[in-house]
Amino acid sequence: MSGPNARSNLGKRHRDRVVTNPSRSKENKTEKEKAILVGIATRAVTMKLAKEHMAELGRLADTAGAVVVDTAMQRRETLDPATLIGEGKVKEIAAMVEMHQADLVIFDEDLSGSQVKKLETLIPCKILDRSGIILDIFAKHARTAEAKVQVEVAQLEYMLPRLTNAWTHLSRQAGGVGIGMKGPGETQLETDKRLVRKRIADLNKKLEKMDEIRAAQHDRRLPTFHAALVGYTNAGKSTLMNALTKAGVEAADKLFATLDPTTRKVWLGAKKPAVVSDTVGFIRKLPVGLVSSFKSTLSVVAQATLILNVVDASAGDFEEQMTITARILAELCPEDVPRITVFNKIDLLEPERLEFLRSHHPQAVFVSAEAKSGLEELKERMRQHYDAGRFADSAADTQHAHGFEQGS
Ligand SMILES: Nc1nc2c(ncn2[C@@H]2O[C@H](COP(=O)(O)OP(=O)(O)OP(=O)(O)O)[C@@H](O)[C@H]2O)c(=O)[nH]1
Ligand SMILES: [Mg+2]
Repeated sequence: MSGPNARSNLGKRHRDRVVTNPSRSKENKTEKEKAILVGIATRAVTMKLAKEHMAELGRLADTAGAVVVDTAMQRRETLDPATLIGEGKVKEIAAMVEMHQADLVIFDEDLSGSQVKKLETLIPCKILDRSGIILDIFAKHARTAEAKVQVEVAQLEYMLPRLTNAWTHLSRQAGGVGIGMKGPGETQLETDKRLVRKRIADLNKKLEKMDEIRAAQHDRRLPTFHAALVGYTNAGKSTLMNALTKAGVEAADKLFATLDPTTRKVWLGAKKPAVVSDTVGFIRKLPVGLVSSFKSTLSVVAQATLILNVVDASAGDFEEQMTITARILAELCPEDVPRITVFNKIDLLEPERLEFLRSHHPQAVFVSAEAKSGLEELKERMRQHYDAGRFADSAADTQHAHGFEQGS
């Protein structure tokens, strides 16, 4: 059967895009791919904001295993339908690629299949966009079987509209297509698309099964009081989780360090057991497929009794990060679930800046997960929600909370 082979080829092709370059890796296996970043300021996105986005794109490229050798910014009123940036800028970038011997050009804006195709004829290297890089990172960081399947679905959904005749034939790669695999009058591209769609459908079925198993587990260990840490990637959710619960989860100065949720017990007071979950971070232009395929993993957010919205107070664009988080959160959980905004990394702020933030966000809690300051106030606020809810009555329900001690 060609199916499974086609599947692994599809996933592998995509996963390998950023981290390996066959011609280079032959010369020097440890050499990183050289990337040039392209950003666009528009009427909606100021140059200042576009630069923040570029800094973030640089971190994404770095996390994906590339080294940024140059950047190109452009201010445009309207995006060019064929190339986004217009002919002149394309030539400029092609020259930069020649000069640096770059391997890839990464656009901060999303590119359509035809735009990628056009750009690849004009610029002599691989062309990627932000979503493509994010998907590569997710693929690299996926550890559990479920995360791997979720990422593959998102990759295939991303790839589908970008499939062109230039792709080597998937079915042939898969070791020959059986009789009847190609419908009458179907072009190779149509066959490829059909294979991808079928693979997506199969994987979604697999995810549904995994979801059922999870739901059954959830029923057994329904938490007493469940707080979910959510927020922009690198905001410090895992560090805060560790500070609150001594969970020992990975916290790192890289984007998307966490993909799978971890849940641990925390005591909010004598006979006040609660559980806290750490979740995958959000980011601007998170590929749509990723949000939907991670929905089941993010069910810890949907089922939370309290949302702890962690914000990196030291980030220059923290307000935009809050807006993006709010938008994604709206897709994941009911509006009436109580929320606490937790401004983190206050150790990095000037005192005046901290005062300014406090006065503008009087309901928020201010902490430094790293310096372990403000944690008692945060716990006190969590305790207030606990006492206000129906949890006070079932406070002795430690059995359930114990079920989470080993993580989930
Ligand atoms: N200075 C300072 N750094 C912090 C603080 N909290 C977290 N960090 C650092 O910020 C970086 C990201 O922290 P994580 O806890 O991994 O962030 P996260 O939100 O879990 O990130 P993802 O899992 O990638 O979405 C790490 O280098 C942390 O050491 C803080 O209060 N102060
Ligand atoms: Mg994390």
